[in-house]
Amino acid sequence: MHARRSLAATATAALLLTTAAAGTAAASPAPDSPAPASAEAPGRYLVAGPDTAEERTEIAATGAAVDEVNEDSVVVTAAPGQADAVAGLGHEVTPLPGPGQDGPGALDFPPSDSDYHDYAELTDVVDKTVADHPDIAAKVSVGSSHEGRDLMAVKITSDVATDHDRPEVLFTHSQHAREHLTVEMAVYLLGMLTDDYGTDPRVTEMVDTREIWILPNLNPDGAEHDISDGSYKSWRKNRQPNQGSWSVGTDLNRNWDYNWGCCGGSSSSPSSQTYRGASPESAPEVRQVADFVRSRVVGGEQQITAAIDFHTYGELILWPYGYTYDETGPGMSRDEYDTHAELGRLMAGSNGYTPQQSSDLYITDGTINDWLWGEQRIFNYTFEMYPSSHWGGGFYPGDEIIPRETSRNREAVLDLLGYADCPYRVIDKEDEYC
Ligand code: 0X9
Ligand code: CA
Ligand code: ZN
Repeated sequence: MHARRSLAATATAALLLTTAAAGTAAASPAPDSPAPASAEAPGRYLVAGPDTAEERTEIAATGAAVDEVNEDSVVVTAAPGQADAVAGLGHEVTPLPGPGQDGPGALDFPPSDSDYHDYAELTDVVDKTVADHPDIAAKVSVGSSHEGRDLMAVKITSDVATDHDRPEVLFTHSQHAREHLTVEMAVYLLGMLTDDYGTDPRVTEMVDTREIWILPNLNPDGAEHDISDGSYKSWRKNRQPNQGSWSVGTDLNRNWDYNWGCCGGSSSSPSSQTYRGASPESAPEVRQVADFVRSRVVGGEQQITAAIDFHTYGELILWPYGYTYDETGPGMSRDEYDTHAELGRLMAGSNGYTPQQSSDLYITDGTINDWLWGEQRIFNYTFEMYPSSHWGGGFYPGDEIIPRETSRNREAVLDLLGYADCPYRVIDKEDEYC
């Protein structure tokens, strides 16, 4: 067995504001209230009719999560009452078959999807990566989840124990529990940036000149819950109980502290799929990852210059803002918008995703994207990975697609890393800004 690197042994650990024990004995969750049987259980629905961002924002305002956007329809996850509300807007609402079941009693992915990594398997990958490549990869903790699981981060750069003056780049994965393919994206990046170091010239240059942070699972409690009894649960939120409600969980991607709850892009109701939480950063996962990002401000300067937050699904590259339909405005100049858009389009050129401003889909507020730009001035994107529609398996594509759909983003990630020293170069304004 490989040795587990102790936190104290890594120089980077000292930078972290929070340190959880490396061991991950999960504390027992808060006693689950006896929720009323599934009267409220969410289902998936095809909603025919909506063909504008405004109409989709109206649908999202019912508390349903818009999972897929098509020309004149959307797919939502919604409680029955929310589905009724959507129908009340004048759309045709049809239930979709639920995710496949592989029988009760399982504590892992169903056998047919065994190539997906559950939390224990992900931990093994991370530990093995840093054990096999101790000079370029280090494991650090940014805190722990509500149920006590370690929020792991891996730093990758040559001479990893030193805090270099190199542009830093952040990759976050699995804010949403059921988006398991994003964890596989992290596993792919861990392999690519370590195994190909010294052989692939682009990888080698990036590992030598950038400091790369991979946070492979921001929502481990939700992800484990989603696979906890052998039938996928379509779980999205974290597993934090809500006071005064039977409903569990906060939508992490509505809980970030920038224009939180401002604009009808999230819900104040704990039963909603897009519940924004009681206050900004009320979810421990969000607060501790935000603390980590803030800890990368050194000498008054945010070291992280670029980021991708991975989601599924839709095959999209999205850039901020999500809270407004406007391209520019307070905190987003024309050049800043154009840099986001040009780099987004460049990355889309290699993976074939559709590049667009986030609010072209529907209004969202309290997302990591808006916070990373609005508060931290980090150029950043949401990647919505495979598939493009529910016909390709929705949130649960079979594990055979993992190699193809993770390697599909190789060039895009290398492009982002390449521009991290001066994103404005993509609009030929390096001289003006860098
Ligand atoms: O709604 C979300 O949080 C994301 N879609 S998902 O189906 N994965 O839930 C989209 C977020 C896009 N919004 C911003 N980038 N602002
Ligand atoms: Ca640094
Ligand atoms: Zn998501």
